[in-house]
This record gives sequence, structure tokens and C-alpha cells, in this order.
Amino acid sequence: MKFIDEASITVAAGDGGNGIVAWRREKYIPKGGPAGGDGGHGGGVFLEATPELSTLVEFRFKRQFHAEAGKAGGQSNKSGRSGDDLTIPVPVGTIVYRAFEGKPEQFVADLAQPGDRVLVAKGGKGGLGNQHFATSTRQAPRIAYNGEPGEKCAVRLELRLLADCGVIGVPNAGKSTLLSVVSAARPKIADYPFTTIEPQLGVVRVSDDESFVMVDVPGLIEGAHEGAGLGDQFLKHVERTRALVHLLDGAKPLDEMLHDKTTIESELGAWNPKLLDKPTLVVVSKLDLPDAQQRLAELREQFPEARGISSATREGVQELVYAVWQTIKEAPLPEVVTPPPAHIELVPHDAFTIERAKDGTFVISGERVERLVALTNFDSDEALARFERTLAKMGVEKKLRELGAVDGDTVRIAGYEFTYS
Ligand SMILES: Nc1nc2c(ncn2[C@@H]2O[C@H](COP(=O)(O)OP(=O)(O)O)[C@@H](O)[C@H]2O)c(=O)[nH]1
Ligand SMILES: [Mg+2]
Repeated sequence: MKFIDEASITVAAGDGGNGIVAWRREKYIPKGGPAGGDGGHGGGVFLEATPELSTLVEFRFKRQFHAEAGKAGGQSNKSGRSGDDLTIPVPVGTIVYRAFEGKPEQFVADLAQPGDRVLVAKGGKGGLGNQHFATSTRQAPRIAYNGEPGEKCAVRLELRLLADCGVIGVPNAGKSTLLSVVSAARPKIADYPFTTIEPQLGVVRVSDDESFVMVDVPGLIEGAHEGAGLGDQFLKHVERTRALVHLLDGAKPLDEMLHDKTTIESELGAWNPKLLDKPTLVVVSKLDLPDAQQRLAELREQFPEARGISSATREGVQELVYAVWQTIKEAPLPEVVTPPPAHIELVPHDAFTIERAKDGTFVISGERVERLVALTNFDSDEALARFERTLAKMGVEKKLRELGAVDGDTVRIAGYEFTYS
């Protein structure tokens, strides 16, 4: 059984700045040569693993990220400034997948170590200014390239969670209600065979970069240690928690509360005596009910550390969250289980495929070739020449020849048709 946090975000790298058409202006030189500067490159978007984060809950609050665009080129061959890269911090252990529009999702990286870093969206290259296009036959080129668009894609993050805090208590103590009011997100429980007792999981957000995982242990009193409800795997998760919240039903008189407390403790001990050594916060629920405050005061005579909450009015809830967080931070780290590395094949970004249509047309598809078509202005001979050179460099030309393409065959890329020669 796995507790899995998940988040989906969109990232956009910066577009490259445009190259410009400009001419040299110098005293006494009536008509200077081309002097249009290149556009700056767009900033890329990176993910970086940091031990400061422990869940993906922040991505519920911010889902869109973009890096800065490159600036356009200037006069006198001046290049535009490049856009700054954007680095998004993620928890250590985050597994990264990405999908370009209309394409299947691909595994990108497992950021297993602090500082592991991966590029998820590449910044667009800046366009060339007309300074590069002078030739012996064309001394006043009026051609400049636009910057490439930055990559945009959907990124899915996955993180295996460990439960930090378990909530225990008799049925009706208010466990589920507490979990629902403190949870900013409800992670998935994977590989969990259906049973009548469903564990509940919540990510509790303490601040912008602090959060912890709380798990409701519903089956305890219902005979979990006899194997009736929750599986061993679930019990292991509970054993790894760093703090427990023991909820006592504030609707009950003091003697019943104390009786419940003892019952739960003996259940815990029967299941695993080590659980009794865990730092435990004793909490009276339903403080909004008549008499609950009075009962809490009485309980404190025996347990001075006991506190009270009301999930209904939220009284004491935030204070409890801080107290749990403090306890977790002070408690020893549980043993960390590292998941076996997933074996997923990486498809290089500039891969392409060539298929032969029924009418004999060669249909080429692939992220980079399609982009190239989108960027090229086919009215310009120079742009066309560059297009052909790039295809050759990528190996498209060679592959076509291998597939038997001959002069005059039709080649289609992203809706454009070309004649092979
Ligand atoms: N008045 C009041 N009722 C509560 C509060 N918290 C939970 N309850 C009620 O107590 C009952 C049991 O709560 P539940 O969260 O399901 O308990 P669990 O069995 O421990 O998960 C439900 O009827 C809740 O509405 C509270 O803060 N104030
Ligand atoms: Mg419940």
C-alpha cells in the first residue's frame, strides 16, 4: 500500500526575443551594412528537489509557472537580454512526468536526492538579427528571424508520502471531522484492497513551505489488530508516524472519556507496544458542546497537557496543528523506505517518426520537426535553406532515403507538403 500525493501544473518557458533588421549608422558612411542584433534566449523552467518541502500541497495553490522571455535584439548588433530561468522547488523524492499538448505523458526524472534538478521546459532560442545574413550577393539583407516560442507543457508530479501523524480515538470521537477541517489536500491511497474500513489521509498545511501528513486510524477499536479491517501494510504506516493525536469525545462525561482512553491505549499496546511510546497529544473534541469546557478542565487535573478543540467552530484547531507540527519536528525521523526505481523508457525530445500514407506520401511527425515548420517563413529562400539544413542534421533526410524516397515524392509535415529532392 502506498500513500501518494499528486499534483498537476503547467509550465511555460520564456519565448526567445526577435532578431531585428537594422543598419549601421556611422558618420560619413551614407549606407551602412546590416547591424540588426539577435534576440535574447527565453528562460527555461527547472524543478529542483529540496528537503524543505515534504508534500506537494503547495501546488494546489499555485499551478501555473512561466519563465521570462528574451528581449528583442537592438541596433548596432546588440543582442537582447536573455530571460531568467525559473526554478520551482519540489520535495525530495518527487517523480516528474510531462506531456506536450496532444502527446502522451513521458517520465522525465526521479528527483531522489536534495539538489537534483531537471529541465522541464526549454526556453526559446533568440532569433538572429540581419547582421548574420549578408552574403557577397546580398549586402543589404532585410531578413531577421523571430525568436522561438518557449516550450509549454503539462507536468505531473508524484510523491510517495509517509504518514507523520496518526489520529486515534473511539468511534464518534470526531476523527474524520477533524481530518476534514485540517486537510488542504487528500492524497491517494494506492494498492489498497477494498475493505469496509477505509483509512483517511490528509495533508495539513502549516505555512507556505511546511506541511505534514495526517492519517485517521479508524479501525483500531474495530479489531484491526485481529486483522479484521486494515491490512498489515496500513499498520506499518501508522507505526512510522512521528506523533499521535488521541481524540476524546467531548460529548461524553469525564469517566466515559477516561474509560475510552484506557480502552484505546490497551488496543494500541496489543497491536504494537512501541506505539505507546510515541509522542501523543491528548485532545478533547467538540468543545462547542455544553459542558465540554468543564470536562476539559476536569481532565486537565489529571493530564495537564490535555487541550481542547472544536471542529465545528475551529476553536483550538490551528493551535493543535502548530502543536502537532512542533512535535513532529522534534520527534526522531522514521526509517525511510525508498521505492524501487521505476524503469521507464525515455523518448528523446527531437525524435521523429516517418510513416508512409496510402497514396505514397511520407508523413513526418515529431515535436521538433513540427516546431521547425511552425517557425519557418517559407517565402524566404534563406529560411527555407536553413529548414533543409536542420532536417538533414536531425537525420530526417537520411531516414527518408533509407525508406526509399525518390525525387518528386511528397513529404508532409504538420499539414505542409514538400517535394522531396
Ligand atoms: N458539535 C460538534 N460535533 C462534532 C464535532 N466534531 C465531530 N462532531 C460530530 O460527531 C460525530 C462523529 O464524528 P466523526 O468525525 O465521524 O467521528 P469518528 O468516528 O471519530 O471519525 C458526527 O456526527 C460529527 O458531526 C465538533 O467539533 N462539534
Ligand atoms: Mg471516522
